[in-house]
Amino acid sequence: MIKLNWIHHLHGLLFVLLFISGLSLYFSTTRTWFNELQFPLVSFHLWVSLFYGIIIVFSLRLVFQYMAKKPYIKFFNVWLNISFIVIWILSGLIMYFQGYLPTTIGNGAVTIHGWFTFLFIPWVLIHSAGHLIKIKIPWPPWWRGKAMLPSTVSENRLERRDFIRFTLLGVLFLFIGSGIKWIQPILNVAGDENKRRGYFRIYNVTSDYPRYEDSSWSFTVDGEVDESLTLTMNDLLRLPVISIVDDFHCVTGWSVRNVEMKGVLVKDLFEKHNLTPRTAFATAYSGDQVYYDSFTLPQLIDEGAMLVFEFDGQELVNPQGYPCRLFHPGMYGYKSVKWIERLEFTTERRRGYWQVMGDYDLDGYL
Ligand SMILES: Nc1nc2c(c(=O)[nH]1)N[C@H]1C(S)=C(S)[C@@H](COP(=O)(O)O)O[C@H]1N2
Ligand SMILES: [Mo]
Repeated sequence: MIKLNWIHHLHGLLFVLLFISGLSLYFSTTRTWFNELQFPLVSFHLWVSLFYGIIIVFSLRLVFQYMAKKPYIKFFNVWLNISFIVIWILSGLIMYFQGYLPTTIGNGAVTIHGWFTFLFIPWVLIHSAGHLIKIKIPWPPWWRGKAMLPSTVSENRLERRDFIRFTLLGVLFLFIGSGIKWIQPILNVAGDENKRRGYFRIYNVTSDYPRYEDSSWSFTVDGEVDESLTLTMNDLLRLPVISIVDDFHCVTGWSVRNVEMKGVLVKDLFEKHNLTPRTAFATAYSGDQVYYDSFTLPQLIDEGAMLVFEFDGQELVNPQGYPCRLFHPGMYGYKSVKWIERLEFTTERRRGYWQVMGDYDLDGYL
């Protein structure tokens, strides 16, 4: 029995950790917050899930043995848990390996992963409340089944573990309460104004972003170049402006398909301004002073990298990088530096923000 109690607590603890880290990843505000604390939330979530999965697998036999003598309500609980866990694991795996799968499947998995989490909240609340406050629900005898309630209720003597539960539950409630507020920023950006691009989950490692007035933005190429160069938006618009339609993929599992992007090829910019770099490595910096990522010269020139200023026929909105962001058609979204202000050529290749913080691949190919 002690074993089962421990499993129950461990299960609860891991679940709350997963729940909190998962929701924090879901809401842009909290994601930002953890980034600023330099806490690798994605890997945390993945490692806890792995541990959680192992615990589940190893405890199943014991749990079923225990259940054989218990009321049906316990069966319901266990099966509900198991089905949700299976769904989370499967959708999580698809999100993890989304690079190898069609985008509709990846997006579906992201949606399911999120929805099942929200669906689970009422159950978590009822279950935790049941354990803490020892509510006796008058289940009809046929539902209560083999054992009478008192034997199960007697498991719920208030102990140190209850204190832990209380704390966790408090955190949970706080979180859900604040969640209502946190939902706001996502809805705002994805809302009516840009229905077609509404599937972008605005990602931003800082809690604020630079806001540029019409003329306060410029783009500089410097470092190991023969002559550095600074361009205004008007200068950019004098270059050949092209439109492409392409899919946008984030490594975390979501994609937006058929985004029409308007901008200038880095190749054209270099040719028209006779830019001759002395090295083959460049770092692109965001005006937020935090985010950056690096490329090789061929990646920028030969692979169609673009400075983009319109999505779907509209100027980028502020949180999406207004007035300009980088886009590489063959790479993941994290290479798409928003509010790009500077391209610096360096003698060696720098690792970007997510390569330092999150162990992302340097080249980021899809
Ligand atoms: N400056 C800046 N650019 C950024 C990021 C960021 O946090 N800051 N996130 C990157 C990541 S991981 C992705 S997936 C895309 C997301 O684009 P969106 O915010 O327009 O959805 O922007 C990329 N560019
Ligand atoms: Mo991303």
